[in-house]
Amino acid sequence: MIKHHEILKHEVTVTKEASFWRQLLVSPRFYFAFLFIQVFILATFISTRNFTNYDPMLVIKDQKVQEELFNNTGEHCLAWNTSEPAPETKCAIISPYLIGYRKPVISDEINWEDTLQKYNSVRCGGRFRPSNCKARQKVALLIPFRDRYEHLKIFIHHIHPFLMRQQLEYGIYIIDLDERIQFNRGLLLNVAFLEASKEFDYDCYIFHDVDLLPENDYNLYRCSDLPRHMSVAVDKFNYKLPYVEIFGGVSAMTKEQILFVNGFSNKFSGWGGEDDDMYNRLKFRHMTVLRSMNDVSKYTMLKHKQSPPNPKRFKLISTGMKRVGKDGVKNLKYKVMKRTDYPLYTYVKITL
Ligand code: NGS
Repeated sequence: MIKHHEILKHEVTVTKEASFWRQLLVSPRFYFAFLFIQVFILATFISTRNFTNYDPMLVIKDQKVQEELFNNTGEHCLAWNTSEPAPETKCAIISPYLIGYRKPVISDEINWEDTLQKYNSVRCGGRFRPSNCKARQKVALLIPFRDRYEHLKIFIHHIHPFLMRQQLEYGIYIIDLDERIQFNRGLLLNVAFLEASKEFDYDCYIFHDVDLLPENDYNLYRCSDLPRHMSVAVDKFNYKLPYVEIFGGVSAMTKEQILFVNGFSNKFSGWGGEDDDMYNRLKFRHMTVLRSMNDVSKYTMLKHKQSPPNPKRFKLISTGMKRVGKDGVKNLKYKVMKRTDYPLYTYVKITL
């Protein structure tokens, strides 16, 4: 027989449990925790998702393109002769050859032989200077590279006529890293800057991702008194700036500006954060970042698989300002494994 006090004890327990659930359901903390978990799951999903249009055949295509691009080692291109006198007359501020907005045609059917033929006014190593006027700036295009041969082909095909129409004097540098070492965009851009400066005293250095194609040639590839962020409106982000501090994709700095902040940090291995750290370096040195209007700074991003983000990037960003003086372009040691002047670009592969 159940005793009276045992029934009471049972009722008290039931009431306690009910009140626990009632309290939980009315507690704002519960809803915050619930919301936090949902945001966390969503963020994890977004950060790991691939591009929907990613083509799994790309790896196989890439191997074929690699052979195509790197077979022609530049015996047939015209060497660059720095002593050749440049025309005296300065080129117009706005080149008369500009055509404005034109959505890039992305085709993997580009015939490389035709491309080489078509751009035969480009000198060995991907160097060019207008024949009828003196360019307003000498520009080095610095491209950190790993494995994206298909992209490189499309990019090179697109960028030469774009830069020529702007009447620039320029050189294109593709900087690759020993595959045993994890990709490091900041470090490769530092190397690219050093390697390009050894050759010429460029007025402007443009840090350029290989997967970004400018859509409007009024987006002038030049430097200003302050650093410039150029890839303001990328199709991937619906042609909107994703966040104000972004400095990735395409950006332009002079030698003085680069040296003033000691270039990029060399510590960001893997994807993400090195550009945010650069933004902090610029801010630290009281430099404002300039941007052009959205409609001229439009870019098409070539589809690719999202690289795994570096889990340490936020920690590195938060401690970055302590390292500016000792972690950058002035404190970088590397060895050149290969350097070749291909007809349409200079290729440099390094190891550490
Ligand atoms: C941010 C990254 C940046 C990167 C930007 C755009 O989240 O390095 O996305 O990347 N910052 C961090 O991860 C801290 S994009 O989608 O264009 O490749 O540049």
